[in-house]
Amino acid sequence: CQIFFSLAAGDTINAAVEDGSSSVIQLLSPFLFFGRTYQQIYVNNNGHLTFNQPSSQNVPDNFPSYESQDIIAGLWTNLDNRLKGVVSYRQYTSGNVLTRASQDINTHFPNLNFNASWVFVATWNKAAYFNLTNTETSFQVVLISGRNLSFILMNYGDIAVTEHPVQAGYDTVDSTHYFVIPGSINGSFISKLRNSSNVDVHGRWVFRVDSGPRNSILKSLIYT
Ligand SMILES: *[C@@H]1O[C@H](CO)[C@@H](O)[C@H](O)[C@H]1NC(C)=O
Ligand SMILES: *[C@@H]1O[C@H](CO)[C@@H](O)[C@H](O)[C@H]1NC(C)=O
Ligand SMILES: *[C@@H]1O[C@H](CO)[C@@H](O)[C@H](O)[C@H]1NC(C)=O
Ligand SMILES: *[C@@H]1O[C@H](CO)[C@@H](O)[C@H](O)[C@H]1NC(C)=O
Ligand SMILES: [Ca+2]
Repeated sequence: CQIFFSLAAGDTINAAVEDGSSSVIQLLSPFLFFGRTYQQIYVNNNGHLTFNQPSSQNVPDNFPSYESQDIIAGLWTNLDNRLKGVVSYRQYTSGNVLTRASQDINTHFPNLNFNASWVFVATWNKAAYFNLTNTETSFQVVLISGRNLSFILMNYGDIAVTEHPVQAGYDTVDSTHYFVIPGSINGSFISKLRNSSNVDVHGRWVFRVDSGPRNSILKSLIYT
């Protein structure tokens, strides 16, 4: 899938544990998220990222949830990597992935002259939903930072439909900032993520998440 950043080679793989998470991941560069600076993160098997503690929650919050933690939800739902699929992550501080991330951000935000110094890629590759062995869902959450700027980028591949509750987007402490990707709250329609975008690239959603101007810009929205 062309929008995806490199898959698997060199990634650290989460254990195949229902509702499990990675161990704490120490970030090689601090990540600024709406005014909070994080040095660590967790990749949760149920499709979301948390910073202060792992999350085993398999029914997503509805954003805005007015809770006390920052959450980035690639596709927060009851996934089960015991049945099928691989949840993995990797961080980069040099090489092609940084070049690619810089190019992508400069394409999506043409006036920033951005130069990525750190990229974190979390991938849910062909993961099944809980109790639904024959489903396969693939997506990525990419965190990108450089100087005082930070971005999140979501890439959606084939997303199976599901009756499990679903949610994609992000939500901050007390919901001072949040975003729900349109169409991501009903599993019956979740396959459409693959063809939706806020940057004119099917399957990709990009958000600036530092303390700078928010996500108002960006190009035409695609909801098919
Ligand atoms: C981006 O930063 C790296 C060092 O982090 C530097 O080597 C490179 O020349 C910079 N690229 C641009 C286009 O400024
Ligand atoms: C999702 O949409 C379907 C079809 O319109 C509807 O029957 C179902 O109740 C919706 N589910 C939720 C959780 O809203
Ligand atoms: C996405 O768009 C492609 C064509 O661009 C189409 O073949 C495919 O059926 C669409 N998928 C969904 C889930 O709408
Ligand atoms: C980031 O730093 C540049 C100078 O290096 C400054 O002009 C800009 O205002 C800063 N942006 C934010 C969001 O702090
Ligand atoms: Ca699960």
